[in-house]
Amino acid sequence: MTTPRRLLLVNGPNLNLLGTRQPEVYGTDTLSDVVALVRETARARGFEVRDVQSNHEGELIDAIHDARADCAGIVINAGGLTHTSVSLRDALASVALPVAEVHISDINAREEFRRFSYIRDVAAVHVIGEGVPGYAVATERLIAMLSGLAEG
Ligand code: CA2
Repeated sequence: MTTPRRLLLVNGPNLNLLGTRQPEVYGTDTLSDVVALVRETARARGFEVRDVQSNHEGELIDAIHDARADCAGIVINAGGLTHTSVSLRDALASVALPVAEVHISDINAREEFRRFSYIRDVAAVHVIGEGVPGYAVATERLIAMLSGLAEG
């Protein structure tokens, strides 16, 4: 079976509010800007993107399960679920697709409770604290990894 040239972009709780509050932490780009950036970055490398944002853990888990059928990898900013959700981590581990973890802010330089990530060790790529452009970096690194896997 050939590897699908499609990525799943997952944004977790509250990221629908991007660009509306806390610009000093998250910048002024909106979620639509994030999706457009990831789409364009992927398109330039021959990949398409399906995107999901939800404030509901189960919806994110369902989308991750569905990705198994037709996606080659997952770019995820799990929002606050990063620090709390064993179930989201289990979903990512169970689909066994390469995962890129993104955080807009530097979670290691904020409150203590943000330092732990349940996603960290099920992800192959980590881009932390590079702002919204970090999504493009994560997408590029994930696609580079996938291209390496396809060649090897
Ligand atoms: O830095 C990140 O990308 C985070 O994943 C964002 C999460 C936070 O819980 C993580 O610790 C780090 C929160 C997203 C909330 O986004 C908002 C954006 C603008 C206004 C209000 C919320």
